[in-house]
Amino acid sequence: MTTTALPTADDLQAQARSALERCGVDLDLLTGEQTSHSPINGETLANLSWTSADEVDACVARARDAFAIWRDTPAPARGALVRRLGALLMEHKADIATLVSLEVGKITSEALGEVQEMIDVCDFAVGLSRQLYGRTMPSERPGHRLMETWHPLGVVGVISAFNFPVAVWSWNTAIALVCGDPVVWKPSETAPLSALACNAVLQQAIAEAAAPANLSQVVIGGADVGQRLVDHQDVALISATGSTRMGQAVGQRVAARFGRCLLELGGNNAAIVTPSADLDLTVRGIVFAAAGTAGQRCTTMRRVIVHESVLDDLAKRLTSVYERLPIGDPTTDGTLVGPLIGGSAYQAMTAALGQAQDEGGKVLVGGERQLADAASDAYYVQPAVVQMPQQTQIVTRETFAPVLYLIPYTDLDEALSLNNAVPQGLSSSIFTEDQAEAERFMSAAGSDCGLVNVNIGTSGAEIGGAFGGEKETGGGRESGSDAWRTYMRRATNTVNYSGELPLAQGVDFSV
Ligand code: UN1
Repeated sequence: MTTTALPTADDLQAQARSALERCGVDLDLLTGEQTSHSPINGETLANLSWTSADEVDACVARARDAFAIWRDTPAPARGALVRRLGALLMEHKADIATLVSLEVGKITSEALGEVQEMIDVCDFAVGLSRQLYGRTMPSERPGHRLMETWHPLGVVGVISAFNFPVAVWSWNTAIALVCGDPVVWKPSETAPLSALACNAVLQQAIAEAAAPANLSQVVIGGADVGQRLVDHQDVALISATGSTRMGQAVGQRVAARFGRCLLELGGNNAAIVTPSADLDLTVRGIVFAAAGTAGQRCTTMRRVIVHESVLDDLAKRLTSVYERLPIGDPTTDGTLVGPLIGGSAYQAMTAALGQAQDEGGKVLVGGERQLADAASDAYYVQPAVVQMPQQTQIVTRETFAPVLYLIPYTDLDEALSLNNAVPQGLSSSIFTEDQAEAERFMSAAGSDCGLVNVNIGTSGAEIGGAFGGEKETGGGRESGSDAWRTYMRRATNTVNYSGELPLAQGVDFSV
């Protein structure tokens, strides 16, 4: 099922301009040599000029000046700024969601959800601003106190990807700001307008709070701009979201200068479907996780490891739901699958489906391009389900498109090892009514991922938990729980109030 007409370039450009204007972006910025496109119709959305790599140095210098002021501002006062940011994001929720839809093709409900995720992390960060707890430990020496203190870290460089063009910035920025750190943001070059809108909204909150304007800066540009940020000695933490290849390069460069890195890279997320699973719920969970966001979340479900006794039933049910998925203009009511980000995603999907078939797979549904007549530079596809004889090579790779592989298993140990037998380690699920199976999946010998779910899909995590994964996913944790610690430095303090000088470990050094 597809919609037939797509909006015109004039229509999308007008929507973008009015959303930007309401968010406080200076429309004079919309001129320059760089053209950005909307995946909705493949046509020009805006022109902009990019930041040069040399300008990054000046941004980082300004951020360092802001840091000197912000680190001395009490954490609860820093929280008040983030509270205002959350309130302003609420006011501009629809505008920012519109920009996200126009720039990356998310359906309205998911785009609004992304902005809600930003508001949620602001709430979390405000509470955190009174809870940046350090521990006290018993000292082995009489009359001594041993404790730790958490201090602001320094300038944080955020590099974000197209698929969560604003939420990932907020996870980093809301937490960084309460932790006392300024942020320099390099958004995806695909989503500069959403970034300008977020920055304008934060600038309003900063101005109202009389906080330093350079707590938040955006550098729009290509790989050279990102690299300058990554290599900059004065950027204390680089938080980068994107491909494993990008993360490998960034991780090595930051390590070479002893900087700190937080990496959120690829996922190849699986669900195990056991014989006891409630298949109605399972199908709903799988379809949202696999076809939602047109398969372009890092948490997208890409593999279903299904017990052979339920394979046929599950395959039939999935095929019939996939055949009915409403594909088309993401801003139209009722659409569930918007466009891919561009032609290379479509080519990657086609290549993966070809390789899967070479490796013995059978495409049960999907893979066809849609709406090519309506817009030859927009890439809409029918999400695909492929039944594989086993977990072949293509299945172990992340293809950033809606391709779901079904792989049969016979016993749970085998399913667990299939779950873990990929290089990535972000998210995972089990669908089961058997508590022992669920517990084994969550145990030390179970899923090796950072996110391990029971009876829900792999995507759509809340901000309260720490978000991230292991192995090629990069090991970083963002958002909730104690992820804030990455944005601060720890000092261990030993205070002697005894009037004597006993040495630790009983060392005698009397002179
Ligand atoms: C991503 O795809 O980069 O859990 C992040 C989820 C979202 C975040 C995804 N909360 O699917």
